[in-house]
Amino acid sequence: MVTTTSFNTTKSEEIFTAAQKLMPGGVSSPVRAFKSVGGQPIVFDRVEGAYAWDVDGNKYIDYVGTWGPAICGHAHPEVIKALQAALVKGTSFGAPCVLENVLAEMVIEAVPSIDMVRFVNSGTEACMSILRLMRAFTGRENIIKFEGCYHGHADMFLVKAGSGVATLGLPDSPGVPKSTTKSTLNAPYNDLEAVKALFAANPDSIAGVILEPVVGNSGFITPDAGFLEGLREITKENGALLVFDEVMTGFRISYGGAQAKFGVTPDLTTLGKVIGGGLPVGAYGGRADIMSMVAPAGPMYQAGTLSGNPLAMTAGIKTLELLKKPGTYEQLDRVTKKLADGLRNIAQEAGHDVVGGQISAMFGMFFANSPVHNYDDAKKSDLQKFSRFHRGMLERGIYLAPSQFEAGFTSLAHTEEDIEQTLVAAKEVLSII
Ligand code: KE4
Repeated sequence: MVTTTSFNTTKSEEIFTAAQKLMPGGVSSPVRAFKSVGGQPIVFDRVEGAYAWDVDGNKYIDYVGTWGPAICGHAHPEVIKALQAALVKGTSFGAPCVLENVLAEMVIEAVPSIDMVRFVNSGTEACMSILRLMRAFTGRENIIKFEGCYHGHADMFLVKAGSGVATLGLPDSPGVPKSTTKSTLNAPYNDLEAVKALFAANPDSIAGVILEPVVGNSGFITPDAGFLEGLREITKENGALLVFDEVMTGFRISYGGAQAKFGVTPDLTTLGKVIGGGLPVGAYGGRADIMSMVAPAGPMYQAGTLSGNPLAMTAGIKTLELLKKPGTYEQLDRVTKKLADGLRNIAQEAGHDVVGGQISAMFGMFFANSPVHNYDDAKKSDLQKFSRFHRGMLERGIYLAPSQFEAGFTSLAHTEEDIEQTLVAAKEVLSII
């Protein structure tokens, strides 16, 4: 029986109080501040496998996995060992390194749309670069994104964005000039008619459509049947590019990402998180004729001091080697399905309206009585109940993403026993919230 012993978070509170005097909101990224779920954030001391320990010694089963990179489990011994060997050769060269070739070949071999790839240091960098490339290649300025999707914090994407922007309920961020966002057109996710209407209203001026092929930043939302295929057709018909932002789904939904899973190949793809194995890496890639525009091969400029550094390349290479092993995604799917189905069944038995699901190692649940197809639906779910659920699970040693507008992540380190323990905790919490 999982019971809430005296859940002592004294040290977390002391450290977080001090942090708020040093850093805005006391965090290096807004969603970590627990603003939408309330209560004090937990200050981590160390992570290993499926687990995290906080500075007060509490242990958690971690379903955030540093927002995706820890898909093999935190601090995987083989990744750590490879990093130790790389470390003694230096942390960054600022010059070509064979490890970039190795990771590039692995990404190109795995991801259907990618003929060539450029490494950067974050998903945000990857998305802002791919936007410039879409415009450079087509000579058009407008882009279509979807309400509730998040493509990093570059100005032109901060329009009805998901993740932390949605979590904090921010209007379009101050400091972003209207002149920048006037070219960013928004449509509801899963709404092909709205996309067609935008193309009709903006003939020959839309460079492309960018989306999360499985949404994680409005909470977990899957593409309706035919949605991805429809976007592929519409963009082709209009001479526009289709871009999958697979920063979250890449190497998580399958080894070839969502595009391999759903059999829809975009023109360009962004990656991040998993391909860095926990170190800062982002990437963008796609058709050779498009990528050949990127400097110094072509005129479209993009650069980065630490891009392709040997440490991050090493962590990425080892992570993808581990993921490439046979049976990986069957295991991830089996464990995550047991968790997601278990949570929904327990919630329904306790009388709650819930919807949700999982694909491979990504899952989500909304307290709602009808399916969630887009961000508007997600916003109608019971956010207060989600907050109570989050806190109750936290007190029982289960660390869920501190926002309804995020997805949950499992890893190869999560065992059947971890899932069982999580479901026991959920049974208690869902009977009292
Ligand atoms: P980063 O700049 O945070 O590495 O990546 C931006 C990004 C781009 N595209 C997608 C689909 C993403 O999910 C992200 C970042 N995801 C969030 C979590 N939803 C990162 C966590 C955070 O902001 O602290």
